[in-house]
Amino acid sequence: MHHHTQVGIIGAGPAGLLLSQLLTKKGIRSVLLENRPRARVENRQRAGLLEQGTVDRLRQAGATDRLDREGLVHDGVILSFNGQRHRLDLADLTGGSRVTIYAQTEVVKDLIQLRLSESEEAIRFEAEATAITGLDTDRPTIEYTQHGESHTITCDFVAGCDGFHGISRQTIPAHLTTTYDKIYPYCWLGILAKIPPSTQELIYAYHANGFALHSMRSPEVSRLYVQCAPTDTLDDWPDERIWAELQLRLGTQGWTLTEGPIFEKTITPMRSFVSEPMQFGRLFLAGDSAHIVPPTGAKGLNMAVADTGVLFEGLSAWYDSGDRTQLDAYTDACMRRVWRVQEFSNFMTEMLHQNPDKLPFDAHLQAARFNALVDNRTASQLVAKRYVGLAH
Ligand code: RFL
Ligand code: PHB
Repeated sequence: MHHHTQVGIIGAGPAGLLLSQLLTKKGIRSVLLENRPRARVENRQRAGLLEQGTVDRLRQAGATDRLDREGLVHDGVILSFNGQRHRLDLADLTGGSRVTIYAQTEVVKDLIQLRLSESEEAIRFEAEATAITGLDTDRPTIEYTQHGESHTITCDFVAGCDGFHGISRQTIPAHLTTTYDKIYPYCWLGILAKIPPSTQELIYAYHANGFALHSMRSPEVSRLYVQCAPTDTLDDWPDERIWAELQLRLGTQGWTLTEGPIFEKTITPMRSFVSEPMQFGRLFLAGDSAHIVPPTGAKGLNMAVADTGVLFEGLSAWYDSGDRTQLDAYTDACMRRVWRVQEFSNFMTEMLHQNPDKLPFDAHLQAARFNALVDNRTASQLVAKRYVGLAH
């Protein structure tokens, strides 16, 4: 079957869903292709922390009804160094900014529901994009297969929102692309546990045994992470070992971590990745298809939303007045922020994890970095501003 639309969007993660919703509100037609079934997309456990700018974009898309009711607004965050805790008062240090805890699964569910309530055809699930052609013409084409049948869509523009493993990035000729890649020698084992959080605010912990993070999903569900080795499998981490390590790494005098039933466990590799440029002809990449950050700075979803905002503004300008200036400058408009966020995510990651290859000297540098951050209000302010998404 053949079809024409204005913007062909590949991937129904946060970037693709948000873009299609913003375009719809603006009266610009799009088709959204997603290779996974709806239930799979809605249940992928990932991010949990939204910057104010992200919440603002979701509000512009009309997708904050439930977020406003259920999101947990946090004024501060706790950093722990070998059991010594230090609170960054985000609201005070940033002049009033906060972060919101609201799971990516819920952002995605809300956007899917909004799109499908307007049209059952708005998202094609189990539709895998297999090729993008004609990017240097004004009628690019996406080929895709759905339920064993081949289809094509022609469009004015293609938005490559298909994540790190998608096809869009590969469509840009290799000789025009530069990629930067760094793989960290550790992973995160993440759990969801049916237990009220033992803390009001997130705790990021440096410990001799490795990093740990106490986050949350709701007043009833805790989200916790422990650093593990890249060679570890879930068999190496029975529940008792996870709780014992979390107790040790997050622990401080006079505080107890309450344990509860674990209902989900996954291991995530840690990587920094950037591909430049983020566009080619009429193709524009947004989110994880163009860049990956290690999750320590909580930036991946927020960057995907920020790219989507820039792309949406560029497409709006083009459809409003035929002006391509903003679209042409898309990569440049994103890149400075992308590298600043890469630097922040790398800084947080390397300050807080145990690198198995490090020298005793490096351990002192890590402590010095931590102390420089907590001892100095200006340094705390900068980290707080970057954490809430103000200083890009
Ligand atoms: P996604 O979410 O990967 O969506 C891409 C979509 O494209 C589909 N797809 C295709 N569809 C059609 N045809 C093809 N050929 C296709 N190929 C792929 C895929 O099925 C998928 O649905 O990318 P997007 O939209 O760019 O969003 C990026 C975010 O998902 C990601 O950056 C964050 O989850 C990263 N992240 C975090 N970010 C934060 O901002 N704050 C956090 O607290 C945070 N914590 C995390 C995280 C990521 C984690 N993992 C598992 C990587 C914690 C973890 C553990
Ligand atoms: C999460 O809640 O999943 C989360 C929070 C903060 C991070 C990473 C993940 O830095």
